[in-house]
Amino acid sequence: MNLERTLILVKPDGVRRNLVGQVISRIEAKGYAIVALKMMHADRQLLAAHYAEHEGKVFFEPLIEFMQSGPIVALIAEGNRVIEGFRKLAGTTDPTTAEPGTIRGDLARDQGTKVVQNLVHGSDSPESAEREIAIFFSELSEVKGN
Ligand code: DAT
Ligand code: MG
Repeated sequence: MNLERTLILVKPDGVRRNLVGQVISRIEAKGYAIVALKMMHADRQLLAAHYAEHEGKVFFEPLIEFMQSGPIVALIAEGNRVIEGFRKLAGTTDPTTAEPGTIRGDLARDQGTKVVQNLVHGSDSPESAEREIAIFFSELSEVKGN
């Protein structure tokens, strides 16, 4: 067994386009368990921490702005090899060339914006998953007082 948890986000474009259900359906249909789920508005500080690896890149500011442009849905999915499995379900970063059959390949395309709008985020490694889950679901790791 290689039981893992991954952080998945339905980005503002996915919420605006009413695709939350379709994304969740694909995760569930694949057989992964959703163990936490919330709709939220991410602030700049949280997003800068989440996307720290991209600081300084030309798309960093557009990315942070886009991710604040509306509500997002954050969830934790669990399953054997779910990190790799969800990245496969999501498809590659560029939605124009993402394989048909994937979330990005079926449901997203290049809109000509400074940042690629590709509907979903999924953690890319166990280390990223642990870090990102702590950022988005800090309430789960906080030590409860009394
Ligand atoms: P992924 O989301 O597939 O893990 P990433 O971590 O490299 O991709 O980048 C984070 C997001 O930033 C990505 O979902 C869309 C945007 N992005 C990445 N590379 C880009 C580029 N070259 N131009 C515009 N936006 C980009
Ligand atoms: Mg990434």
